[in-house]
Amino acid sequence: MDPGGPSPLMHFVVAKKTINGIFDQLLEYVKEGSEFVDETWRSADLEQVAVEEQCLEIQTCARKLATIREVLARRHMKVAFFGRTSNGKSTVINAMLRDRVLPSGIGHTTNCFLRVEGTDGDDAYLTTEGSDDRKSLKSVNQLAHALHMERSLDSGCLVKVFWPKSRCALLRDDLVIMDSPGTDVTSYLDSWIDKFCLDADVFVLVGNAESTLMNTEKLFFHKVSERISKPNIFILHNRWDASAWEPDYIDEVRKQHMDRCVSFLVEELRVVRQEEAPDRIFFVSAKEVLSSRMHCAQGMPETGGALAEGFHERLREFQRFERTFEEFISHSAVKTKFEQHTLRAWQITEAIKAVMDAINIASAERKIFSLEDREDQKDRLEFVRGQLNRLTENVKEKINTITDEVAAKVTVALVEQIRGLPAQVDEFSADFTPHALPLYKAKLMMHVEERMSTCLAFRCSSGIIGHMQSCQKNMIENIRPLLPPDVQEQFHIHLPSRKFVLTYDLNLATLCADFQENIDFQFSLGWTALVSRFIGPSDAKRALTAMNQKFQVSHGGHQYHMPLNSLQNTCPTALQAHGGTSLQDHMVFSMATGVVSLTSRASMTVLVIGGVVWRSVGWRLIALSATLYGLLYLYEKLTWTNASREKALKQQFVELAIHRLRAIIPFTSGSCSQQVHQELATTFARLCQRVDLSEVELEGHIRLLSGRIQRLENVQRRSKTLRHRATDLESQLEAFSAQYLQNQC
Ligand SMILES: Nc1nc2c(ncn2[C@@H]2O[C@H](COP(=O)(O)OP(=O)(O)OP(=O)(O)O)[C@@H](O)[C@H]2O)c(=O)[nH]1
Ligand SMILES: [Mg+2]
Repeated sequence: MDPGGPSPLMHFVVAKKTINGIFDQLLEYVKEGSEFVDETWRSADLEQVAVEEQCLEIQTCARKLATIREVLARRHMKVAFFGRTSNGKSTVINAMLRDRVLPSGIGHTTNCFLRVEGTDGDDAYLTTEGSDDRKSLKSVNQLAHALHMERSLDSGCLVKVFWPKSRCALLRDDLVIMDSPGTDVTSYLDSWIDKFCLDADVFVLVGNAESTLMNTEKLFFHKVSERISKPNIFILHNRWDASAWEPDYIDEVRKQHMDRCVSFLVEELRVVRQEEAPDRIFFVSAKEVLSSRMHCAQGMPETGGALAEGFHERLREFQRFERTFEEFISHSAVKTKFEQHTLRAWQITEAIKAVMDAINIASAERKIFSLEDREDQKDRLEFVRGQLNRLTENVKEKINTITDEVAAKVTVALVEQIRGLPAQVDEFSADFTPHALPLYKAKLMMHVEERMSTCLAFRCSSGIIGHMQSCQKNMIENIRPLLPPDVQEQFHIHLPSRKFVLTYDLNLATLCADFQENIDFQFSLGWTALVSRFIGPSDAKRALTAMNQKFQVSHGGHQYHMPLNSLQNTCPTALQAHGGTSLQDHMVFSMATGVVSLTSRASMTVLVIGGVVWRSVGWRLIALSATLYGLLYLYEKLTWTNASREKALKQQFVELAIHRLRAIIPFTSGSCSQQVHQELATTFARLCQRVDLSEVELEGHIRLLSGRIQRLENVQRRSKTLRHRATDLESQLEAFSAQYLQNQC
């Protein structure tokens, strides 16, 4: 090997570092990808964007990659030396290692397989098969002794020799060298191949320059090429220094060896082409090379020993062999050791890419569905809100219409009831005794109230309630489409939830609490009756009351003007019923009081007028009139019984009740329409509440969908990123393949 130039073995070392680096990234990547797929698969709300099979697939990829990574870390170049015993296999290895690492000597020296590899430590050691015990080695003699002492070792056993890299440059670059016992001393060639040769990158057949290739050597390589497709074989014709003693035949012998070896490689084994074969065949002297290199290492001249003619030529040939071998093994090992794994890594990235693509597509599809769903939900929400607003307006109008109708209906019914009030009062019969009048009046009022309420209910309630129910039904039918389908089904069950009863609340007892009957005897031609007949009963009463007061006041010697509001206080509801005292009423009232006042002042003149009448009609007519007047008075006085009193009371009550009831017509009808309004508004509010609830549900659903869309976008983004990373890694694999695997060797 030319110590000046970089070792061709570095090609393998750099390639191994590169592929290991790529696999490290791959492992990291697959781990990340596996976590992502697992996480995505377990996200229930993403609806199986990733499936379990993908998780398992990617986990399997991760496991395979981890195994390959471990294998790659242990990968090295392996060269195995074979040949007949004493051909100099161990000497060739020592010459390459530039030290006496392996024992060599005349006769059958190597009795088992010796695998030489570098160790980072300073001390050499060996391990035997089936044991990890390190046996220290100080010198080659010690190794020979150790091998000799180990009686259990046979030709099929393996001893590993760990030689410090610091002492041997060749072992620094992941090269493992396998020495073997002579192929002629064993009959276990098959088991050797299976055990030691299948992972060898290069086979070196060490021949003997003095003799041609033997059948045992050929047989071994035939068996190797049966097991391994196109094994890489170098043939060294060792001990070529012996030819120096026969210079006349050297070229002829060389040609003879060359032809036979080329024929063996090309025609028998068919492992190389004709033109490549000569480059695999070398004529060397390992013993000379080793000796000269050891001299150099000890600072002595390289030709220090007794060297035969043509040494430098043989040394160059050996160096050429080393260079060719190193270039060849590094390129070949890169191909055999890394090609399959590169391909496998490529397949894994392709598989992961497929998974990422599938996840990307699935999440894109789900996203589209979710977006459409969200749009639908938003439209629905908008529709529900718009419809509810419109419906609210309609319902308000409808309720107002119904309540107006109710008010009108109740008003009409009440007016009719008031009209029939005298008959209802007449119907009433109870024990009438002047001493128990309060009880009689209470019963009378109760009777009237009951009858009126019953009649009103009969006339109005069923119609109003029917109307209301149809309105409620209408509301439900309008609200139903605004609710979720599952709620729509059972919606009618919930509303309306209670039975509505319309109350009229006439409250007659309170209304007529101030009813004061006048059942004292009153002569029909008496002064009061005449005044009443002349100006009407109520004005007469007021006029007479005023006259009495004036009379009393004037008796006290004081002037007193009765205020108008005192009258209003006595009968506020009556006044209200009349819509306040009209101007006309006041005029009649003033006239009446004026007449009465005038009459009282002229009472003294009555006698004068009587005298005039006396003189004009005569006393008989006056006496007759007075008698008739007296008889009439007597008759009326005698017929003034309890029945007459009851009748008078009923009549007075009817008058008052009619007055008061008329006054409360607007209130009662308003109260009824208020009840209806209340009931319908409550129903609609409850319906609206349900719609509000469904709006809240819709909003929640929209939020949920937005969250899902966000997560799906993240999944999409991550799957794309991971896919790009897979592509990056593939590019690295491609670059590795282009640099190290294609067009090599
Ligand atoms: N003259 C000469 N002798 C050599 C050369 N190479 C090896 N020898 C000698 O040949 C003998 C056998 O060498 P080894 O290296 O032990 O041979 P081997 O093939 O390992 O033999 P086994 O281990 O018994 O199979 C030793 O005495 C070496 O010194 C060479 O190039 N020229
Ligand atoms: Mg040997």
